[in-house]
Amino acid sequence: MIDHASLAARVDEAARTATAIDQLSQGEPTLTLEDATRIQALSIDRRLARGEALIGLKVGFTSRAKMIQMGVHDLIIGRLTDAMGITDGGETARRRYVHPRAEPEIAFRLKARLEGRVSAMDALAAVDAVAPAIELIDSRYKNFKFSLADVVADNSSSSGFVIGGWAKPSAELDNLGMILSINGRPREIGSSSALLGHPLRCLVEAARLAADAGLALEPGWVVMAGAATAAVALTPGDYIEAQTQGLGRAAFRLGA
Ligand code: OOG
Ligand code: MG
Repeated sequence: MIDHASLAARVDEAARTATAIDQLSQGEPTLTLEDATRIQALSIDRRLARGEALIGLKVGFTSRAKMIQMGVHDLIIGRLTDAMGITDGGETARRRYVHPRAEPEIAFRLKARLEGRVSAMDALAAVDAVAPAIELIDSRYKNFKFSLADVVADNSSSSGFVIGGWAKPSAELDNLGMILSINGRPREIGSSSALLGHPLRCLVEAARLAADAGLALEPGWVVMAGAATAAVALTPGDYIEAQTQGLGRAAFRLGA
């Protein structure tokens, strides 16, 4: 029998103390995606018990660039809490992470509930605003290596997020150029159409995957659509900026 609560405590402690651990599947070779989904929920319950608030979800592996970089080919979700937020233009400390990476994303803010199977039109109607965003991912596993179940149990590597200025939603969200720059030098260049062909499809998938985990996307929530490019490893002092054509930019500095 897999002890979900104790595995949730293990990934939660690893995240809280920025300590690398072995993949859960090494000790539990039968770990399934269902187990991992349960472990993720329990690990976030521990954060909520410490006073953090659940403010949304992120979807992962919505682009081929990410699937190829990480060797995982299924869509996943992770939970976002208020404590993971980094102020646009602000700073977060390197010591809070095991091996931080940044990736350029698009964020949606919802004004209506999305639950289960929804259409792209339903998703668009539920969007209050969109923004350029950066996700700071950090696997708690040694060498940033994991199986699908491992990464889901580890809250899908969610660690931090930066959101630029919110703008009114428009259906013209596909084919927007996206650039991730580090210290003013472009490091990854992509397009919003890398995100399942259209970032709104990521919202549709988020609603479906959330329902599998017993959740609905709630009004006021933020949903991150996933990285359009591969993620870039960060070094203390780095200034990270993501720019999305027509939406603007989001940025932060990684402190010591
Ligand atoms: C898992 C998270 C994937 C994305 O945007 O595709 C993700 C990882 O790469 O560690 O956040
Ligand atoms: Mg991401």
